[in-house]
Amino acid sequence: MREKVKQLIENATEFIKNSENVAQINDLRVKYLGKAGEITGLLKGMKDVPADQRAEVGKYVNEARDKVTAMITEKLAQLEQKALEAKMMKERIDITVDNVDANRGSLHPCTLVIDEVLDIFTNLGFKVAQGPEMETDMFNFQLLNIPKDHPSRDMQDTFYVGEDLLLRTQTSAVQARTMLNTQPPIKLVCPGKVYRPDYDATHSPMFHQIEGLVVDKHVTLTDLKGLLDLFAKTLFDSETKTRFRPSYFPFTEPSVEVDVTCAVCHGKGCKICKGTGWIEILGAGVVNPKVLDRCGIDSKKYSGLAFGLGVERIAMIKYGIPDIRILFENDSRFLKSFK
Ligand code: FA5
Repeated sequence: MREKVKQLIENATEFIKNSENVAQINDLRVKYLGKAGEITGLLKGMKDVPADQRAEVGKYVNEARDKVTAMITEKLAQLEQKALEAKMMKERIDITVDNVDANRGSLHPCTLVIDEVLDIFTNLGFKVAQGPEMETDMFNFQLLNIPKDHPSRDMQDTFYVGEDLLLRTQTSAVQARTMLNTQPPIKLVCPGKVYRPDYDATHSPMFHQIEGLVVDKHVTLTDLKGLLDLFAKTLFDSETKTRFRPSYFPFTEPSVEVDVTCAVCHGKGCKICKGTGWIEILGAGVVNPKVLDRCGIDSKKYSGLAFGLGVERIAMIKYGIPDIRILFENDSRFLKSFK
């Protein structure tokens, strides 16, 4: 019996030593220690060993079981460690390799324009303010001197959500919100999405505007001209000229529309500027005193200037984009060109 157990341990040692993977080790565990395993069989057969030898035989059969169990456990740990090392080698990342094919994202041209415009004005001491996209009739129209049923409402077609609730048509709504809560001096820019039921090559149902507002003592049309001329020269280039044309907005008096010399042909006339050499970029004016008073600012003491530009319009001029709809198709080939 002793010889048989000795032989069993030698065989098991050899098999375990030579096993190459976890599956083989598990097979050996079944072969020796499983329900019908060889060592289990010896333990079961102890009842047939003569009583005077049982203690001694029992001792070395138990020793054989402990030894084989220890060898299997140790080999299993070795194999698992080896497998882990191999996996780590295979998945090793060389962080020094320049991954030129990486599909990196890029900022949308509208985001680039918004960032640039806000940069220009914050460098001039303007604060950034925001308001809700779903607005009340009061802030979008009435406080801005556009009463209900007034013909000037036709200037901005509107998506109504309820009787007094709408998707804001202009970021000018943030002007009214701010003036109601703040006393001058006020110097702010308000970027955001606005909505109108328009759809063609230069008009989109959702687009972005940036509103500008300055309220202080002695603010005049001359300040507006100087500010917007500096803005245009910084945004496009120092050769850019501005032109102020009389216009009408109920919330400014006088009102102007501001054109810049075409960034593509520099005023010579091309397809983008329809041969005129000029492109309109925004609406502006001196804040109507009625609006100041309605928003709780004394129009005898203070005056203001305001302007509102279309972000998509600026992006189209800056990047030579012929159709506004291209900006919303999200074709990744187009977007990647702004990296
Ligand atoms: C306004 O919205 C005024 N609130 C601007 C303003 C602010 C005037 C403060 C005076 C004082 P207007 O409707 O012109 O004005 O729109 C301003 C700009 O938004 C336009 O110059 C144009 O660039 C852009 N815009 C207007 N409608 C659309 C549209 N459907 N799609 C894309 N851009 C548009």
